[in-house]
Amino acid sequence: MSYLSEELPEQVYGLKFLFLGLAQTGKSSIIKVIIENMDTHETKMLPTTVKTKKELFDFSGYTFNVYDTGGEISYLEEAFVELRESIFSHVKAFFYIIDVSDMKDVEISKQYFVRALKYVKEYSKDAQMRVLAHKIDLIDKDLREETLKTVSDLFNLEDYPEVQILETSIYEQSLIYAIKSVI
Ligand SMILES: Nc1nc2c(ncn2[C@@H]2O[C@H](COP(=O)(O)OP(=O)(O)OP(=O)(O)O)[C@@H](O)[C@H]2O)c(=O)[nH]1
Ligand SMILES: [Mg+2]
Repeated sequence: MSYLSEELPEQVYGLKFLFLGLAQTGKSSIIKVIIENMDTHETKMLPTTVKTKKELFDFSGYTFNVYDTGGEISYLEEAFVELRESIFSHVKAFFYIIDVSDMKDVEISKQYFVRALKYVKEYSKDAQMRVLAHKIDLIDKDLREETLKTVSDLFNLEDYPEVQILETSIYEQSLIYAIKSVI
C-alpha cells in the first residue's frame, strides 16, 4: 500500500495539488520555482515529465502532495483512463495550465480541460479549480487583459463559474498569488 492510500488521513498524505495541461506549458517549472525555489533560468533545462510525478513538499507551513502529469498525450491518456481514480481523488486544488504564448493546440487542450474538470468534480467535489494563463511575461502588458479574455472565451469559462482564471509567469509575482489563492 503506498503512502497515497485513500485510507490515510489528509495530514499524512498532504494537501493534494494536481497540475495538468499539454506538454511544455510550464507545469514542472511552476512547481519547481514556487515550491523548490529553483532559479527560473534552470527551468529551461527541465526534462519532459514522464508519466505522473508525485512529490511531497513543505510550503508555507503545510505539506503538499503535488501531482505533475507529463503533458504528452500518452501520459495524459494514462492519467485519464488507467490511473483516473488515483489521479483525480482527494484533490484539494486543480491547476490547468495553458501556454498563452503558443495557442496552436488550443482545441486539444480544451478537450483535456473539459475531461479533467468532469473527473475533478466527480472524484474531488470540494476541489478548488484554477486555469493558469501561463507564460504571460511573453505577452505585452497592454495585451494581457485581452489575452485572458480570449483564453476565457476559447475555453468557455463563462460556463464554469467555479473555475477561476489567473495570469501567471515564473518571472512574476502573479504565480505566488495564484498558488496562495488556493491555500
Ligand atoms: N517565458 C516563460 N517560459 C516559461 C515559463 N514557465 C515555464 N517556461 C518554460 O517552458 C518550458 C517548458 O517548461 P516545463 O515546466 O518543462 O513544461 P511542462 O508543462 O512540465 O512540460 P511536460 O513535462 O512535457 O508536460 C521550459 O523551457 C521553461 O523554462 C514562464 O512563465 N514564462
Ligand atoms: Mg513537466
